[in-house]
Formats: sequence, C-alpha cells, structure tokens
Amino acid sequence: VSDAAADLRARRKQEAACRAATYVEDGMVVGLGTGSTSAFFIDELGRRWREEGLRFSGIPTSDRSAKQAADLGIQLTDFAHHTMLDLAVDGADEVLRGSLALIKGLGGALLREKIVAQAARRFVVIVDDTKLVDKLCMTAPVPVEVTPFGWECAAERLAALGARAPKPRTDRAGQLYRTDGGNIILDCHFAPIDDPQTVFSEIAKIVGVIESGLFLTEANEVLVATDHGVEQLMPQRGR
Ligand code: A5P
Repeated sequence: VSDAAADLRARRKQEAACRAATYVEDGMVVGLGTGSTSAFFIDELGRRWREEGLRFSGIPTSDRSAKQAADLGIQLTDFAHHTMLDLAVDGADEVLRGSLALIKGLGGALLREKIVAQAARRFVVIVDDTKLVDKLCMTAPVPVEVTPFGWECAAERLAALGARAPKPRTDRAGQLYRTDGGNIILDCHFAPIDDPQTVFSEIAKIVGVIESGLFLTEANEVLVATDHGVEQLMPQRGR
C-alpha cells in the first residue's frame, strides 16, 4: 500500500470515528473499542472532554485503549458499576454488506470487544470502505481465541471445519501472541463463507474455544467513510 493510499485510509477512519464521537452525550457509559479506527474515536472524545467539557464514563475493550483514554483524562468505569452501556463504538476487519455481520479481532481484543458490544444498547461500528465485503473471510481470517491448554486439539477441529492449517498468532518478533486475558489466537483462513451462522455455531462447539471474531448480530449501525462522506448503514436482517 502506497503512503498516499495509507494516508487516505487513515483520514477515512478518522472521519467515521469523528462522526461516531458526535453520538456521545453527557452522562453516558460508553464502550471504547480497540484498533486504529477506535484510537481516532478515543482521541476525538479526549478532545471533546478537554475543549467542550463533555463528561461520560468509558469501558475500554483492551489495556491499550484503557491507557489511551486514561492518558487523555477520560474517566473509566467497569462492569462492577455498570452492566449496561448506552453506546459502544468499535472498528471491524470486515463488514458484510446487507446483514452487517462482522469479522473482528485482528487487533487481538475480540473477547472483550464482544462482551462490551453485547452489553451496549447501541453498538456502532466505524470503518473505511475497504472493509465492506460480499462474503466474510474474503480479506481477513476469522480470529478464534482459545485456551493455551490443548490448543492443538482445537486447531485440528478448526481445520476439519475448513480453516487452512490454523496456527497460534505470533507477534512481529515471532513470540507467541497473548491476549489481555492470557489466551492465544488461532487465525482461521476459511474460503469465503457462505453460511456464517453455521460456521459460528460449529466453532463455538469446540471445547477450548473461548470466542470467535464472528460478530453476526451485534452491529446496530455501521458508519462507513467513503469518497462521498460518511454513510450510515443499518442491518437488513433475515438475509
Ligand atoms: C481489534 O481487536 C479489532 O477487532 C479491531 O476493531 C479491528 O481489527 C479493526 O482494526 P483497525 O481499526 O485498526 O482497522
């Protein structure tokens, strides 16, 4: 990807993020996503906190996002104080046109992201238009978080479902990647998925699987930044 294309993508992510930040109101409990798009969202909330005196509480989906928000002075809270959020905003790796089913978790935070998304009255996804796909798994694998014990068995079962030789994710230095919860991630490259619900259910049946990055029904709205500005997509269910 050229520098110019990367800059354009970053600008788009920021546009979607800034639009979502206008949804935050005083007194809300807000889920703070993880990843480069969510980082723009948190930055913009930091700006509104500082410059506009906006006051809300954030529940972060990762240690990274917690640190970013705390550094900006945003007040954080947790599920011990709130089991229901007014709003959660997060990025995605793929968004399926129509149903708005998602793949999430290339940033590794999928478990906390799904807990936060499901606890939110409204879950808004922010993406640039390169994330829209006609079938899931066209451009991104499905990340599956598993317990370190016996991951080899889970990997075999995922391979039997069609994932190409799933291996534990490693970082740039080649070290085993650990999630904030201390688990490992198997990135599952399936052929483009015709029936996400079946794949989701079959993955969930495997012992040792904690959660998959298939978010099939969580999104209430997707804000997608395009050439022509930010478009708001709502899910068409039952497709
Ligand atoms: C983090 O675990 C992910 O679910 C991210 O939301 C997703 O990977 C999108 O990341 P970017 O906003 O960096 O593209």
